[in-house]
Amino acid sequence: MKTPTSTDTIAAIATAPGKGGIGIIRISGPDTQQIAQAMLGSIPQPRIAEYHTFKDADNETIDEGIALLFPQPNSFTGEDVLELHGHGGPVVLDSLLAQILKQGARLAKPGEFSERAFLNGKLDLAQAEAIADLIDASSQQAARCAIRSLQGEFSREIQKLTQQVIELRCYVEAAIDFPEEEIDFLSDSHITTDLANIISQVNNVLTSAQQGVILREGIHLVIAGKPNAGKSSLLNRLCGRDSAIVTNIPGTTRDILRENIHIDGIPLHISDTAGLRDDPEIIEQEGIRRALEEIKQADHILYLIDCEKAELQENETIIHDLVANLSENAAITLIRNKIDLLAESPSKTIINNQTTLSLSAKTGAGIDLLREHLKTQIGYNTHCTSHFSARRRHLNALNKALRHLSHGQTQLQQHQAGELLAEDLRLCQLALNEITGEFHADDLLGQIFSQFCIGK
Ligand SMILES: Nc1nc2c(ncn2[C@@H]2O[C@H](COP(=O)(O)OP(=O)(O)OP(=O)(O)O)[C@@H](O)[C@H]2O)c(=O)[nH]1
Ligand SMILES: [Mg+2]
Repeated sequence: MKTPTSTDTIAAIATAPGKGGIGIIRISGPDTQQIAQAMLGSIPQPRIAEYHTFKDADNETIDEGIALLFPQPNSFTGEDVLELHGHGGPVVLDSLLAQILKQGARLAKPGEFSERAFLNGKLDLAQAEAIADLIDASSQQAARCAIRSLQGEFSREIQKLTQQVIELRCYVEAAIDFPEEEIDFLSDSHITTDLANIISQVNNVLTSAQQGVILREGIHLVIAGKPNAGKSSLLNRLCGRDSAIVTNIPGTTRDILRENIHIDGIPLHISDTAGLRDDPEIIEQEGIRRALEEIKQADHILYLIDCEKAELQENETIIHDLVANLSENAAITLIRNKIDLLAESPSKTIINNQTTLSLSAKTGAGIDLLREHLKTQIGYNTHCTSHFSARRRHLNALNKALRHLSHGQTQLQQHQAGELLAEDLRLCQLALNEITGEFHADDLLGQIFSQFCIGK
């Protein structure tokens, strides 16, 4: 535990905006006890819920409720923290906050409480990020992953890896420093085995972290196709309500319609778009322009075809053009819609790596097939249980660590270069440290904590 170093005291409303039974204001920093004395008339006993009236400078009562004092270092931030639990009305909470600011505190910046907790060694960076992920979780699965990360599961994995890298580094560096010991790098199986072992473990953590990122971010799915193919019907079917207007007039949808749904806890951000055709009138033209823009941003496209019209050939050209404009990792699934009209059963075929699903948006036949297909496309593995929440920043750091390990392995195998391996191990350790925040670029904290809400 580090000694808190902040010289200023921060305050913010910690509960969500709006009306509620109770509203909590959190204060942290060196002037906390002084503010408690001024507003409560006494300093509450540590960690005991005390009933108080909250008063302004003229001794007028603003509110009454519970005051809780957590003296440093046993608090969320590691500093003196006071919580005032008053009534949850925006006006009364604002007056209370204004009074606290008059007493010398300043308004906390977004994420500043968590940032102080990190700087004072109460949490590492991955845990601090997990707080935001827990609060923002859009499904139970995502929340469970975030709480695992908050409890340090992810950080422990990273620390275990770091420890192994450090041990190997020590061994390699000792061998370089004492050449008379004559360790032959290539024939010393200890180094080769340990290195291969670490690489395999980083790969495992990376796979788990990828699942965490999927659960946190989900994917952006765009429904595209010709007018009247049934795109809006499919959107409605997937989100379980009449979100989009459906008619038998081609060109019904113009604006992009966005819905968020979950499949087994994975967030899907779905966009329904205007039908693509060659000779649209002016409003539809704009709709098509927007549709194409949306397609460019997609992770996955469902391209719908009216199976009764057998336009596959023609659609294939459109798809070919679409693929050319897609972002690097985007994929297309072809959907033959309206199979009820041909009395066909739902099916899935894969020809030349292209998946085609036959279904009916109208009757719902084949929708389960689509959901399963999307789950595998996203790369989510339901059998892998030990997920923790993770972010792209963590994936980048893990990939960087892997690159250094592989590079070190090559140096060892091809050149028996112990010095170069040692340097790669050092860089790998730095990359792993970026995740927990033991090592970080100056602007990283700003980037991370500014995405939090005020009061966190
Ligand atoms: N029989 C049958 N009709 C369908 C099916 N899906 C959609 N339709 C009908 O096809 C027509 C067009 O459906 P929409 O969902 O509006 O099609 P769209 O692709 O959004 O059309 P635009 O917005 O004009 O591009 C409507 O009359 C729907 O009821 C299906 O699976 N089976
Ligand atoms: Mg439509």
